[in-house]
Amino acid sequence: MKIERIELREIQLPLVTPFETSFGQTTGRQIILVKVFAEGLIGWGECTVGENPFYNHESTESAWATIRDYVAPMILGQDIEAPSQITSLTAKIRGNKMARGAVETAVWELEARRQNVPLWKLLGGTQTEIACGVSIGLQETDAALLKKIETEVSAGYQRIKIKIKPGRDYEMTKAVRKEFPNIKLTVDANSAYTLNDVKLLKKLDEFDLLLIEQPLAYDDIIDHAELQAQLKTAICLDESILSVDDARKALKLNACRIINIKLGRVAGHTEAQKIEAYCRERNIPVWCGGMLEAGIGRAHNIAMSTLAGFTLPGDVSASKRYWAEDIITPPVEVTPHGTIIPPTGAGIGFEVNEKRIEALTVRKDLIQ
Ligand code: OSB
Ligand code: MG
Repeated sequence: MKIERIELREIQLPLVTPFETSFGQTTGRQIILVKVFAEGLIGWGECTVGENPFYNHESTESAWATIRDYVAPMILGQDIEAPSQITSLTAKIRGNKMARGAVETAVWELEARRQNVPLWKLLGGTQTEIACGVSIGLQETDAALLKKIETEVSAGYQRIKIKIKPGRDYEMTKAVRKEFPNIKLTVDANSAYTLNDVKLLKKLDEFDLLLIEQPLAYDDIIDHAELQAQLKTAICLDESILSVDDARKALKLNACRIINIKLGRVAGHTEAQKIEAYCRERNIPVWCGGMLEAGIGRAHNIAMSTLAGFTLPGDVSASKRYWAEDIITPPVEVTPHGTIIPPTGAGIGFEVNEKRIEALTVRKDLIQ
């Protein structure tokens, strides 16, 4: 097939509750949606980039320009036999993986619709029910955090992830563990610490955490290896893993024992599949990380999470935790035992609410 044109849109969508990490607070998202056209069919992708270059180097603004000026021109009119070719056609672009991933995932969706199969089956997924966790942002007080956790545990979520940062770590985690002795609990530092904090990070071993996510620098594996050697708790890398090569190097150095895969961070489904396979062959658990996605990104995350290696509950949770109204119908719903059943329809398997998207659109571009 040949991709004939690519429509870019930016939508603005307020979060139902602000989300705070060690690198800042988000009250609403500026999301780029990608619609690709070929042979009378369409495919949808969502760029997982943040508004600001604080999680990684990319931002909504940089991704918009990168897709328009580089990714789209590299693939328009090319003969494409498989969606994985998008990855190779755009491989010349250094970094900017969220920009590349937005288009790559859209082409996967289009291909799934063309073959009239669910995207998750096209990807090779085998799990017909996926385990869900939640990621809870930093709260004003420990009491507020405990209340949020209570709500999510009652809703059935199988794993609770809390955000930590210096000054909001040991005592807060201790309070959570005391109140919830039996939950699967993880902490995510989003790179807020250095090796000078080893003593504090070692103390987190007391709390029987499933993992500690990205404690050290966003681009590091060397210091993480040194830290992992001193911790009982498994380190899970998020920010540091951009490719299967990164995963290979991190595992070779024993920098982590678990990997979080985010579609955007690794440039799309093709690389995500490679990381999943690499880790599965080595018994390294992986799980799907979230980037506060709206429905299209969420649906792609669900599809990816059906791959066999995704054995730990992901950050894939219900639409209503984020949005008053999602951009897909039905919204993503979670069963009372904290799972999502992947949809049976073709492509992402959810209907895209184009009317709502049009109403939320703040800019649009058509590249052909
Ligand atoms: O580190 O996993 C992270 C959100 C934005 C940026 C980075 C991260 C997160 C989350 C949110 O933890 C996960 C979600 O989508 O619920
Ligand atoms: Mg993280």
